[in-house]
Amino acid sequence: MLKKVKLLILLLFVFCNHIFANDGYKLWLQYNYVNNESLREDYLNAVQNLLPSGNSETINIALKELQLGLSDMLGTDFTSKINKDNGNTLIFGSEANLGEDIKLQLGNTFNQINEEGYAIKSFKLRNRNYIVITGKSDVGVLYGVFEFLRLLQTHKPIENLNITDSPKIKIRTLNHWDNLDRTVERGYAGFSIWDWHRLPDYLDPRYSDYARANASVGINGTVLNNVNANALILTPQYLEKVEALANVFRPYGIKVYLTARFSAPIEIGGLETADPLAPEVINWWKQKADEIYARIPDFGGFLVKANSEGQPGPQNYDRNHVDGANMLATAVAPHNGIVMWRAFVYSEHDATDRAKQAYPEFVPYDGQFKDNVLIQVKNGAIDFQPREPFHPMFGAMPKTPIMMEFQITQEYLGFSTHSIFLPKLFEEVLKADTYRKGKGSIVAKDIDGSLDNKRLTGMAGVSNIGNDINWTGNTFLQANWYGFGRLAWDPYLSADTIADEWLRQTFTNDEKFINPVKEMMLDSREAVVNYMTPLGLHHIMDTGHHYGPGPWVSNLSRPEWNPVYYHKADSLGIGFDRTPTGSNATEQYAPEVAQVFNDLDQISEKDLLWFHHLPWDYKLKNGNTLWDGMALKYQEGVDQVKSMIETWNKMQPYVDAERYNNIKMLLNIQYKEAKWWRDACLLYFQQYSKMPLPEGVEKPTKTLDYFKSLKFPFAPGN
Ligand code: BDP
Repeated sequence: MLKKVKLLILLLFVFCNHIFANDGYKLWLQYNYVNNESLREDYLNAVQNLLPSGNSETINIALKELQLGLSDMLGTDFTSKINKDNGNTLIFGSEANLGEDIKLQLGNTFNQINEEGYAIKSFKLRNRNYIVITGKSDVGVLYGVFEFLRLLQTHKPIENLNITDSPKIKIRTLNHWDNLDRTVERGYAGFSIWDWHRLPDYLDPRYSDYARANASVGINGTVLNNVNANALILTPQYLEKVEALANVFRPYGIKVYLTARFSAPIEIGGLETADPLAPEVINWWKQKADEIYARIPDFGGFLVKANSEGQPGPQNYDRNHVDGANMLATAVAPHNGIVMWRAFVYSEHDATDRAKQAYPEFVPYDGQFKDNVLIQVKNGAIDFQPREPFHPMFGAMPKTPIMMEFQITQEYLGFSTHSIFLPKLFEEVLKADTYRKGKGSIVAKDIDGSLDNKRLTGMAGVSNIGNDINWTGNTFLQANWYGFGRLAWDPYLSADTIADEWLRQTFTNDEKFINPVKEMMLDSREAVVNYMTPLGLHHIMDTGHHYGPGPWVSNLSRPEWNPVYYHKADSLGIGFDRTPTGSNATEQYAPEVAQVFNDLDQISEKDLLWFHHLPWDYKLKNGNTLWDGMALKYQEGVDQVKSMIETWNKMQPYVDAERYNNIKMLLNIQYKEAKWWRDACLLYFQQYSKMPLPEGVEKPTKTLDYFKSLKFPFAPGN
């Protein structure tokens, strides 16, 4: 009888996992029932009792998470299995709250972790088995709890645990490009999750769910508002709302930051100037900082976009970035705040190659920024393209903290309808070798500070989150939020590991699902490069909204906003010459790197047209002409999406219907759009190459004029 009941329960669980609707809201924290019986028995045996040490809000959150995760995964109610004096016990609490007998078992563990790190250790004491999850802070313990749950979610053994881990990067933030009217710049998953109108009194449960998801991957900061900033966020009316959010996030170890509009002293302060050297301006920001910190004692600091794309900045007053950043840094320094000053600058008054413009505005000033300033640099020198060579500023400012800015939202990668696994892109940049201190000076080492012994370190990701029920519009793209967090914690993790973890937590541990879908994820980034911008092409998206191809666009007022500026296709060839015969952007890299980029024999063909203008009949390494090779790449991208669809279609037995269909329908859109990209770009470039499409490339079914006529006045995110 008992056996039958058990079987029934088991079947019910399996049934629930697969058939019942799953809207994806729970992200990777699904806590699926562990259907491997012997593993489940092991887990149940290892954790018979939960023993929290300490009674902070954070420890309470950790307890709730363990109870939820264990109950769901092991099919037993864990809410009563707490504080018992028998059975194998899981203790969790920070160093200060552990008993001496327990600490004795841990030896020198605490020397191996930093403030936010954790340890998970097994030991036997007085005939009982213990697992202890600890850290120097309660937030460290929470991170450890999430890691422990991840072990179970991914069906790892938990005997003899001996794990220590710490984040390698200090500031791990999401940047929300969210406006106060709840539109999201470059957002493709609905409106902003910040409901400013109903704050501060109405605390949407989504706020704590957001914090919990972030904490589970180690994200410890959030910049709430758009870099194209509105000064109103700094008024008392809004600061009260910001304070309410900060109070929700605090126990999850998440600090709140705001963008600072440089002209705020004029706009909301009634001053006549925002000159960073004017005493009244200095004083205004100091008082503003004091006001913010009186409300939010652990406020993180400011993120600033200055003198970029029309945003005001110190240059409006003939001052430079150092003057601007240091003035704000001085205001927040007494409160331990920081300033993240963006290096995304280029000017319509500067005729030099846009890719070269940030470097001279910052690199010569190395050593002059105050020590609570980080320079936040996009991964590449142009703008979040499907592929860009790493930004030449990485490794070039040994005395200045350089913070990585990745874009998780897919402004240039097909919006949220294209299923692209971005950790592949992030990994490529982090592993790129700057050669600033000889071979092995990879970007990750500048970002984690190890290259030049930097104390302050950071990584930011422009969020892909909106108020869609599944947060990211496309279930698949939850992996990019997850992956960003994991890489901000450890920039040396591989995309493969991240994909594996995410799939197991989000869907199932069944290898028949994991293997093909992981492969599909890992190939997805190269697919988008192929069907949009192969061989080093870039920024040929339609302008403004950046939706779909627009290589023909040439009529915008600023030259560098036109795709023709970037591909430079003409009857002789295609590509942007950034070698010494052209813009010489390569001179901004270490000589070893510049030499490779300059030399056609050494450069990777993936970056070819980023750095070289080449004739249409240029011979690629495989013997094809450039034209044929390019056309075949476009086709390859389309074929890759087709095979992603074939893979996904076979996965129906492993996924609940709702998430299965969400991804399936979006893949079909992606396939259509990949063909659109291929056809539009090839027809356009063919006007110049005057060469036929090679065998193997499908003939376009529409004309170039048709593609040019397409208009999208209401494309999202613009
Ligand atoms: C570009 C976006 C624009 C952003 C800008 C930035 O098109 O919406 O404001 O970057 O990063 O990619 O400041």
